[in-house]
Amino acid sequence: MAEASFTPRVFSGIQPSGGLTLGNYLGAVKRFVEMQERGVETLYCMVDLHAITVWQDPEALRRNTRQLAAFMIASGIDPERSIVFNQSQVPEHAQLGWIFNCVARMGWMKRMTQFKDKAGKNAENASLGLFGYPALMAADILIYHATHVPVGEDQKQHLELTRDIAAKFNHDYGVEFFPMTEPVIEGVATKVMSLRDGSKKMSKSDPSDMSRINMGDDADTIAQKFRKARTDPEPLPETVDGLADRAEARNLVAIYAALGDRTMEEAMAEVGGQPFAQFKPRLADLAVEKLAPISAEMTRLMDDPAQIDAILNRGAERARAIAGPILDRTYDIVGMVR
Ligand code: AQP
Repeated sequence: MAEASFTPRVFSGIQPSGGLTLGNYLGAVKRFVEMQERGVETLYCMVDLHAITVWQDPEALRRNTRQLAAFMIASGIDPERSIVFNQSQVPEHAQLGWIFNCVARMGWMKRMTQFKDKAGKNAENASLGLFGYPALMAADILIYHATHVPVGEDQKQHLELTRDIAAKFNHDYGVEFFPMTEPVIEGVATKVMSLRDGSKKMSKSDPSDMSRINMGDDADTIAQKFRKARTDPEPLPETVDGLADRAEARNLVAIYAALGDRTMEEAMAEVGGQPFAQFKPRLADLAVEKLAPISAEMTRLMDDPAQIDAILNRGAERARAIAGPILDRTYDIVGMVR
């Protein structure tokens, strides 16, 4: 295998831990589709091994994995053009993950803010898997020699760690085997914020359902959530600069821009100066127009779980065809007798 020559390849994953949000759509899946349309090789994964770093009911995990696959496909990911699969069907992820557990340093892992956020005050009681999560994530990416990973801003630190692991492996074994993967954090909605608090990420685990738009919310619910979204009393400013100190207003305009494939400037040219009473219904209408067909298609796909499973099985076969030789070569480099 040629080392140090890496063809462009895109990998990204989402946890099937239930409750898909507009943040997952705009920050991840919509951009996965855009990458697919650029014609590069794309792999998209339901990272079920990551999901079980916190307790998952087994039946719910199975349902959520299929639902996530349905979400990706309904959003425009074509399983013929992209490789769509679930992580646990490709054992090379966990195998490389173990090697990376031996490369990553405790000090690096302790700095991961997502662990601190998710473990909270009860870190002693968190699973070892939750602590080691970023090493497995590095394996998810590097088992394909992926060069680019579209993610939301919250994943930036994990991508830096992926590069640190690749660099340390390459250095320790005197090879140039793993690429320095680039995060692709682009577009207007790399961090969709809570509808109740403009300083917090929109997240499936927020206790308030009003803080997020769920994929699957009906038109009335979407309209109600935007109507009740927290804002200041002023109308929207005329220009993007005027949004600088107005986190909630900025978030709503960013959602509007991302849903309509507009830049922030283009969005402001349309809605700048409007009072929220005028802008919010307009935003809700656009969200319903874009999200309702995805929800309907998800429901249709979920009626045929055998079809989803067939797509995932086929995707796993294709993924293993890439991952297998990379794992073999890694084992050779590390010194495993084969
Ligand atoms: N609010 C967001 N804005 C932009 N991107 C987002 N992503 C998630 N929330 C936002 C992106 O979605 C991808 C997959 O995320 P995930 O479900 O695997 O993990 P997560 O980031 O832990 O999702 P949540 O909803 O925030 O879950 P909890 O509540 O459990 O923490 C990633 O690319 C992520 O950037």
